[in-house]
Amino acid sequence: MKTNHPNILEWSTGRLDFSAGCLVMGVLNVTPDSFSDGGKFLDQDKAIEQALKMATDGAAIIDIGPESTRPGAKTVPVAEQIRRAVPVIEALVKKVTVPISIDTTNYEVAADALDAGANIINDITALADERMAALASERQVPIILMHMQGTPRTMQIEPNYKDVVAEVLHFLLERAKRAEQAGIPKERIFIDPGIGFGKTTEHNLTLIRNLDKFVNTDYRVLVGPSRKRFIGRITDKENADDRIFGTAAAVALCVAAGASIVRVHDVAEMLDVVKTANAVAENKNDD
Ligand code: HH2
Repeated sequence: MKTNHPNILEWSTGRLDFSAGCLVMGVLNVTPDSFSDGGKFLDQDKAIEQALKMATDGAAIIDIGPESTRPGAKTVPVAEQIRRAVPVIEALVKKVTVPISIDTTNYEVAADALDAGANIINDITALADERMAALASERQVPIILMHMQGTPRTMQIEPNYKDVVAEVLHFLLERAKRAEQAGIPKERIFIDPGIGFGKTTEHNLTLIRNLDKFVNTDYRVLVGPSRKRFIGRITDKENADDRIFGTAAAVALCVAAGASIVRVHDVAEMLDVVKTANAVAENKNDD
């Protein structure tokens, strides 16, 4: 799939090269309670080791999350999020060259993470706090805007849409416009349909099936199906560790639809999936 975006996205503190197609973002949750890797990387040395492994395995971005957003998760105080994320970022920037994104909805956490050396903001509330847009604009960093219905506490109680694709797309385009109005250029804005965030299995499948509608906008698309519950439902796998092949199928289809970044836990495995899907889909831009 050809897109109109330039192959190289370069900003003051980072660079992403999309010339081979879709890139892999590796997930690093520095939390005790994330649905898949919760508790594994709360220890800073273990977190750094895992990030280095993901970079060696071929992750183009490392996404650091100091607050779980799994269904029902409680919010984590800002100071605690900073305490979890900042030392890991400070240590990592000395060791890896790939950009680091901070997965937070909180302005203070994002600002401190950028000060520590993070290069991208991943905001799963897509500017619920409007200061996020000003921050990304001032610091001239890319921002990921994700759709969620409700909050992590409530989102899976009764997700409800008349037309999930139209509604999610409308929301994201409106937020992306706001980001542009705050001074963030189009090429630094990524939109993400928010797989699993206030969505039933059918909603998630419909969004992935219609991903081309998101791809055919002015913005690059990021998707995060990795190990999520809808895969567990379909494959009858209760344990998130057993959802790797299901994830591979979802990732391949996202790549075929033209996603620019897939956010995954299993970097080595998904890099092979992405490379193969990129090759079949001729996902490159010869600009
Ligand atoms: N999914 C999760 C967290 N952050 N960010 C974006 N942009 N897109 C996603 O799909 C997305 C995200 C949830 O996964 P995970 O981080 O593994 O779990 P938890 O929220 O429990 O920490």
